[in-house]
Amino acid sequence: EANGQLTFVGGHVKGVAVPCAREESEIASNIVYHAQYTPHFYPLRFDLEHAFYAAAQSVRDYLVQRWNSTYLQFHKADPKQTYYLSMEYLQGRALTNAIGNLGITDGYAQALKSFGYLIEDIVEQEKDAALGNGGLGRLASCFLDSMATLNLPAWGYGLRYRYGLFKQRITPEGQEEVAEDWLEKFSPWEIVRHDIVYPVRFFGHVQINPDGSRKWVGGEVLNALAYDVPIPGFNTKNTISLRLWEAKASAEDFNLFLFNDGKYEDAAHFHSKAQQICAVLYPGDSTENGKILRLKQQFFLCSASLQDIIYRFKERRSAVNWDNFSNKVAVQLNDTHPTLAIPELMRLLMDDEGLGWDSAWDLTYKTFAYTNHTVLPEALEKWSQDIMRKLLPRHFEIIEEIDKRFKEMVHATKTDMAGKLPGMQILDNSNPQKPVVRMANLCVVSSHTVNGVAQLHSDILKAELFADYVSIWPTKFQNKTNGITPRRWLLFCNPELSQIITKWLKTDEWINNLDLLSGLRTFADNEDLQEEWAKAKLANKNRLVQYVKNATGVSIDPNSLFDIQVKRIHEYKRQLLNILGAVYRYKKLKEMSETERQKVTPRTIMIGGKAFATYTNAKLIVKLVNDVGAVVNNDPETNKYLKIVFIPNYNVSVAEVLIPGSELSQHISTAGMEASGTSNMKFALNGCLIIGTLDGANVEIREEIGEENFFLFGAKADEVPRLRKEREMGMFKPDPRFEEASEFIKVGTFGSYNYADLLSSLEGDSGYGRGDYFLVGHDFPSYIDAQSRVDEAYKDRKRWLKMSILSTAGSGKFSSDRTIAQYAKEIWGIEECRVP
Ligand code: 4GP
Repeated sequence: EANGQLTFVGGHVKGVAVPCAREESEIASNIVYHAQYTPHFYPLRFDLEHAFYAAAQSVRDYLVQRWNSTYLQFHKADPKQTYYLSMEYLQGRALTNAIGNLGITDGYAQALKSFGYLIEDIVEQEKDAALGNGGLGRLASCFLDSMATLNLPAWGYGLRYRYGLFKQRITPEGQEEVAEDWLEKFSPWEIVRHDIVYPVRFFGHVQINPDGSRKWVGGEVLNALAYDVPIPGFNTKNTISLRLWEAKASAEDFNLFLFNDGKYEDAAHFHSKAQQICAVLYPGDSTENGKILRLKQQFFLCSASLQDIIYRFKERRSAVNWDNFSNKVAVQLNDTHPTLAIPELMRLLMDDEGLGWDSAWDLTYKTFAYTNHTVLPEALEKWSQDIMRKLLPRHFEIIEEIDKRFKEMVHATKTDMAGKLPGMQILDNSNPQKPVVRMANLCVVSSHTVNGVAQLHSDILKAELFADYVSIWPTKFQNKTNGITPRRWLLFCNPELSQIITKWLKTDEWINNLDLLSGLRTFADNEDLQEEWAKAKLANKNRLVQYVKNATGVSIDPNSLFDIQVKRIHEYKRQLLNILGAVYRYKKLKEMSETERQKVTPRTIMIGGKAFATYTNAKLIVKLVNDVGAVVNNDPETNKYLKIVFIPNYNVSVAEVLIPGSELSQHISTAGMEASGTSNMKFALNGCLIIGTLDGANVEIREEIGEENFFLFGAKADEVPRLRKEREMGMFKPDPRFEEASEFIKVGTFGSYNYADLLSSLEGDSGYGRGDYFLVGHDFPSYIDAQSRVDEAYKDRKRWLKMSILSTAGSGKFSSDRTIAQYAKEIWGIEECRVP
């Protein structure tokens, strides 16, 4: 109203802050308070977007209160604490999760309703925080949720990228990347920590002091400023931090003289350098500049985080005894991206704190643990020694020394392994033109524990990638099978199914103890449960139908089998196998009479995922799926029986709609190549059946839910090397069905684009090795057979529902609470520290 009072549909609500309100009217009052007193919009306006921000800011008050108490609790109790270092966090949206974890969802729904808004519409206003790429980043976010829920003294460190993972647009040419502006307005969840700022240096040189000690000086110095994102646990007061660093230049670095001289760019030179560091996630690294920028990003995260960890260690005690450091600090390296934390801790301990090499090394070794997430050779980071020496001269010296001492140790105590040193050493000079630092080797040599992310992957690490190290350190290697948070990935994204589960288990304790889901097994045959289960699935499918219509314009039939494959697009994940199978299905439908077609199980195949901007074949796969869809979906003869939809811009929020509505999902990587996979766990948890290979966590999922409930096909990991060899030697004879499908594409059925190059990766040479490195041709016939078994199973509704219930019932193991409890006990040595 003109007097500045907000008037809402529900009547006048006074904007008064009521700390930690739970009553609907008090919550409404808090929302109004923020609309009036912390406004970001014209105060007389209260549209959906404004309502979202005001609601989110009011939720933040609860979080801040708990976050303060948690900090205080950790400070007082001074427990051993874990710091999770990751270049990626795929947080997604936070509002639903926050009010759900705080137990105030109903209050918020009612309060917003009193203003005429539906909470479902309000949460849609939030942008996804996509500070990650794929599985590794989403895993980090699930882990934070579990650390908070288990009341563990643990924090995450990352970078505050200005633009997260790109937004994917689909055009007739295929994928187009657009910058994703998650901070366009502002993020209501961050707390800017003006009190937490550390200098981070690049370039410069090493100065040798008269006493022989060394100091890194000169070069460029930028500041790292902390932004804390509070992460609430479920059903607990504990609320931990995800601390994201932003790079800043200081006012002194702004050259007023140049500016007044009209040289604006030169004047702000340092400021623009600072901006580059956190501008984007994974900037292109084909140029030297790109490589330097990536290394700068990595070091920036490591240096700021380590300085902060040391600061906190000192802050919590009056007298510093360094011997205690590794009893108080555990650092987990999420893949090799934060490896520079190792030489950075050595540098800080030796050059700043005055420790000798042996003490510094002893503490460093006891502090770090490393998780490997992939065996793909291109993902195993190798940095040019020249670049490293230039950007980080002191760290390069330290790495050289670690390498030298490692080799001396092997020569002195493991003589039988000396011959293996060329593969194990950290510095690889085998190509004198391009000497490199092998980051994974640095991690293995310097960490007390190394783990893989599913049993098969951990076995492969021990038997292949890190086999030589196992002879040196037989107990260093562990497995920690990944997990997912059951809050986001069942309770909040699938409330219909969650209510049914609670009703039949007669408790909601499964939310904190997912193993209890096994109690559903007893009822898998129960017709009442099956009917309720089917009804929930249909409701979720209908929601998905609407989503697909809005996002793509394609109408899909809720009575068809919803078959989904969503993940990053990569040749090893074999979206190409999926689409070739779909093309084969289409061709067969075309050849049938209408009477024959009527006997076929109708399918809707949905494929989604982003291709890395410079990965040509992955982008071609995106285009192919879209081209095939355009023809198939518009074919009046068959489109009652088959639709193929590319879901654009796959991200966490999209997954939250797709997964509950799925009935079959595809996890079909070449065996031995998918370290774990985590979407397989999300689908299974939501009662979706899996068609898959014996790869990554599929192996354990199949064990847990029962092999009769899993559609298995394809070569096994231990057969792959032999099959590749045979394929290379031209001994492979393709199945006629495979040739039929690829021929159908080649003749131009799906438009004028010539896919010969893409398809030749299945025949002739490819970047990975000679001919069909990913064994699409080899696995095609068994894939088609498995798909026929799916069609048959779906016709038997009772059987399908039972399998679906058993999938959920068998998913208890895949809670990230279980994974994190194992890390806490078996790697970090930390214990619960609960806010009273
Ligand atoms: C991914 C792996 O590809 C996936 O199998 C695994 O589930 C996930 O990590 C979490 O452990 N790796 C990456 C990466 O995302 O960038 O290497």
